[in-house]
Amino acid sequence: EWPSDLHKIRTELTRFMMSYKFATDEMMTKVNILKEEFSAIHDYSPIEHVSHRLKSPEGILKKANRKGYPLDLEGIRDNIQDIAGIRITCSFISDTYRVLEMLTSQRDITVLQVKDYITEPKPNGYRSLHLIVAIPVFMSDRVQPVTVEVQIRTVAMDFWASLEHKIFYKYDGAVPSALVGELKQAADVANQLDVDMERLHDQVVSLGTTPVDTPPRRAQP
Ligand code: 0O2
Repeated sequence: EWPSDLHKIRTELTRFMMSYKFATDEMMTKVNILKEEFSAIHDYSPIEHVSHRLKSPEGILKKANRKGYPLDLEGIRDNIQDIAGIRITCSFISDTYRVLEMLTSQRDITVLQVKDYITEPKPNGYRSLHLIVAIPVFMSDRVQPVTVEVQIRTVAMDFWASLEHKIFYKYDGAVPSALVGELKQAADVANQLDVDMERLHDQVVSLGTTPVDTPPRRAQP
């Protein structure tokens, strides 16, 4: 049996974390609807893959402490906007903007911030669209707007970012300058790949659905 003051804090903490889990679930449903509906109608989906994560209580406190935010639930709720995170991976750059548009135009989503690191990459080469939204979560006795961070990127951007993230943490943020330069070069190559793949894709699409006269025969061994 918990003492009543601790019981109250425990209940508040549980509800706090749950609100972010519910918001993540709602956003995942929205993204999965877009993915399924689009591929059913168009035989193609701008969304390749979706993942989600909840920041751990430890990660939340570390960030609040590092940034000097008030260390209470209200301070954390008001200041930390990436407790719930969704990452959407698309095939092509144009798809990332299409997905951004499809999400931000939904009526129950309030857009709090959009950062376009695709048009303006970070100096290290990082590219992605970042969106902070609030979505209403309906609980037993209240409706709570909950913020969710949505990152939208291509497969190539995701490949680069996941390696860079590992390197950044391996060196505890102090990545040797030679490696920084190589990462930037790799980011440029990834960007070129995105541009080339989109152009190729556009060419294939513009050929239309007319079947080629006779399929080429493979040489018999
Ligand atoms: P994790 O482990 O992915 O959660 P802030 O979020 O307030 O600290 P800022 O600059 O306002 O900082 O946020 P921004 O730029 O929108 O970036 C937030 C998240 O984007 C990061 O979360 C990363 O996931 C990703 N990100 C931003 N810049 C980079 C980058 O240079 N490389 C990589 N690999 N990812 C990046 P976290 O909390 O840092 O990390």
